[in-house]
Amino acid sequence: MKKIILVTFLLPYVAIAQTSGFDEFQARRDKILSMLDTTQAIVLKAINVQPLANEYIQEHNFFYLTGINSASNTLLMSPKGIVVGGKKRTTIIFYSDNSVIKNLKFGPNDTVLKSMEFKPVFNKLLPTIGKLYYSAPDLNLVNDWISDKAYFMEREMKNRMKTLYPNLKLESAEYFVGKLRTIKSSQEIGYVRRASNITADGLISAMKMAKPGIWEYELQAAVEYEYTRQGALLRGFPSIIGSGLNNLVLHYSDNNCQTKNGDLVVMDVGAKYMGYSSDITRTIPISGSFTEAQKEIYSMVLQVQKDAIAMIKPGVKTADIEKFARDAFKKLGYQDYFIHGLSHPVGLDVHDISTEPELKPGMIITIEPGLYFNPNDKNAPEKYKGFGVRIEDTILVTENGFEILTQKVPKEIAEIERLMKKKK
Ligand SMILES: [Mn+2]
Repeated sequence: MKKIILVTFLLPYVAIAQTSGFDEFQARRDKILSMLDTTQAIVLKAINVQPLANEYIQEHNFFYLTGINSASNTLLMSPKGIVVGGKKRTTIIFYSDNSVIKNLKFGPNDTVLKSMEFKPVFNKLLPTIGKLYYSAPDLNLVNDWISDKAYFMEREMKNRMKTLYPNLKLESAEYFVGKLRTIKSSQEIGYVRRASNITADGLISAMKMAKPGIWEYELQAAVEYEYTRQGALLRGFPSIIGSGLNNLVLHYSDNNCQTKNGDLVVMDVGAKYMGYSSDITRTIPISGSFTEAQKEIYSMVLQVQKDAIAMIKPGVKTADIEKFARDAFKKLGYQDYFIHGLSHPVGLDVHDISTEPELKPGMIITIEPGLYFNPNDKNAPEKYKGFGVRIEDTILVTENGFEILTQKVPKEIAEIERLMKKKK
C-alpha cells in the first residue's frame, strides 16, 4: 500500500520539478500536508547551535521542506488550519530575521510570523490535535555531572508533554518526512551529481599530487581545494585521508601523519553541494605502484564492488546486495576482514534516510566494500598485514538499472597508476 502511494505522488512531482516558477520546497510542504490527516500536525525546528560558524548544517527535514539554512526558525503545519489574524493557515514559518524569508515561495494558505510568536500559536494548537510529528535536533543526552545522572532530553520532553496533553501522540518526523526524502527529484539528483563531479576532481588532483613523504593533510587540502573552487562550500563529512596503519581506522580524520614509501592511502571524501553530499573512497599506493600483495587484495575488493553494483536495479533489496558481498568475501576466505556495512543512502545527509527495503528509481546509494588486515591479528595472512583497501562509489538507481555518479574518478589499478605518474 505504501509503495502505491509513493509512486502516485512522486512521479508527477519529479516531472514538474523542471518547469519554471515551480518551487520544490513548497511542493514538498504541500505533499506533507496531504499526508497528514486533520487531527495531525508537524513541527520542525532549525538547529539552533552553530558548532562551527562557517559549517552550519541544517536539520535535514527542516531544510528539505523550507530550504532555510539558518538558526532560530521553525516550521509548523496542520491540514485543518491554524487561525492567525482571523485567517486559517495550514503552514506557518516562524523566522528569526527578514533575510530568512526574502526568497521563500508561499502558497495561498502559508504565512510567516516572527520567531517570538511561535509559543503562543503552538500552545493554542496542541490541545486541538491528536498527533504531532516533531524534529528534535537539539534534544540529546545531557549529563548532570554533579549528581551523575543522565537526562535524555527527548524522553524528558515526551514525559512532560504526556502530563500536559494526555491525548497527544508524539512521533519523530524522521520516518514521516523520510518517505519523501528516500526518492530524489531530478533537481536533487543534479545536486548529488555535481557534488560527485567536484569530489572526483578533488580526488584526481590528490592522486596526481601524491608521493611518498607527502602529509595526509596535504592530500586533504588538494581534495577540498576543488570543493571550494567549484562552489561546494561545505563537506558532507570530515575528510578521511588514512595512510599506512591509519587506513585500518574506519572514521580516521586526524589526517596529520606523513606518508611513507609502500603505504596505501585510503581517501574517503565527499563534497556537499547545495546541501547534497557525495561519498567516494579510493585507495592508492603512495609510491604510484601497488605491490603484488596490495594488488591481490585491491583486485578482490574491486571485483566484489563491481559485481555488487551490477546487481542494482529497481525491485532488488539492498539487504540482498549486502548478502551477496559478504558471501563473495566468504568464498575468498576473507569474510572476517570486511568489517562495516556495504551500502547506505546518500542525499542531504551523507548517511541519508531510506524508508524502502527495495531499490526504486530515484534512490541514491553507495556501494563500499573493504578489507582490512590488522597487524595484531594472529589469523591474518602475513603478507597482507598492516593495510586496508576500501572502494566506494555513489550510485543512482534508474528505471532499468543504475548510473555511477562518481565514475569520473579512476578505480582500475592500471588507471590509478597511470594517473599518478602524470604529475601536475
Ligand atoms: Mn560511505
